[in-house]
Amino acid sequence: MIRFEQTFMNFLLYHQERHNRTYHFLILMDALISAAKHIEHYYLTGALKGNLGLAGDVNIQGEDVLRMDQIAQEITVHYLRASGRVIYAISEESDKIIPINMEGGRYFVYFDPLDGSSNVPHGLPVGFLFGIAKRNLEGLEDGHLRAGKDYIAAGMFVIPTGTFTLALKDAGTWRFHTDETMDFVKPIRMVLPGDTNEWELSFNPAHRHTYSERVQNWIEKNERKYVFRYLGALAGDFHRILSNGGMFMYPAIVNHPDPKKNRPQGKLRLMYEAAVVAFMCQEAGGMAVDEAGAPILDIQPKEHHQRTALYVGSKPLVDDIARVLSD
Ligand code: FDP
Repeated sequence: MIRFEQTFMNFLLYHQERHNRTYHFLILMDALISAAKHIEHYYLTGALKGNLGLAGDVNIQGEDVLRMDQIAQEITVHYLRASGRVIYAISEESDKIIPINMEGGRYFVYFDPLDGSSNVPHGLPVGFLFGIAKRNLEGLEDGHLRAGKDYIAAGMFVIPTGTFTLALKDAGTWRFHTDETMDFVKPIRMVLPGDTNEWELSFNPAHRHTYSERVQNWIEKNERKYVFRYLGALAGDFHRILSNGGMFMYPAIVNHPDPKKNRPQGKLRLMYEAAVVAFMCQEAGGMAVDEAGAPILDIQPKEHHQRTALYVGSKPLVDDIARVLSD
């Protein structure tokens, strides 16, 4: 007997029907999955085809643009456009908001199509992260700068591992794997485990002495209780936290020996990185806070590429550091 697993589309179809929702969201998700598969193809063949290097440009954030950044951006915008369901998109790869379908679009999509750039030259895991909010369907269009708590879904593909994780508002966080036909199948509900023996801490230890004193003290006090892991790509590191529990953090850099390199606002981008993982974490029973110990999902963005510090993972750990941060 052949064993068939439930496909992602089948799972989503039931979900939409059960909640009396339209199929527009399915069409959007189909576009995002097509984009992710297409990016994965370029990534897998990237070393052979010479696509894992620099593109020769510098982006608005002053970072070198990779060839794969451009490819991933082009692919994603193509599929979002083809879906007809998106009004505006905001991308890490574009300094301006991207108008897509101003008449018929229903959704705002915030995305980073290739996150974790230090892994790219090695072909090691990177992330495609996205958050989705819905426009106001009656009356005037109501702005695209939404707080994470107003997202209707958020997810990530860890490329090229064939895993896809999606959180749906008030309906949990689900993980899918690719099967032999390259379909995402077998929904597994992700709930952060309570067993502290499995918990992991994840942060860049090279930055540790640049964190605030209170964060350094917290690390000193707690690090020996947990396993330490750091891949250097948010999606991959958060993927582990979702499975094993613990906490990923990218604190504010405030004590750098070269003050020009301080990042008091944090490094990660709010709309398409921090709020995305915070949303997935909340739906899996966890939480996320910023450098003031305030919930990431409550931050109202003032601009597209706003940065934030991030502490995300199991509630008891995030609660504990939030108390220290807000003291
Ligand atoms: P990167 O700059 O390599 O693209 O968003 C940026 C991000 O990667 C995250 O994916 C990752 O968690 C973090 O920054 C890595 O930064 P460090 O190299 O400072 O550790």
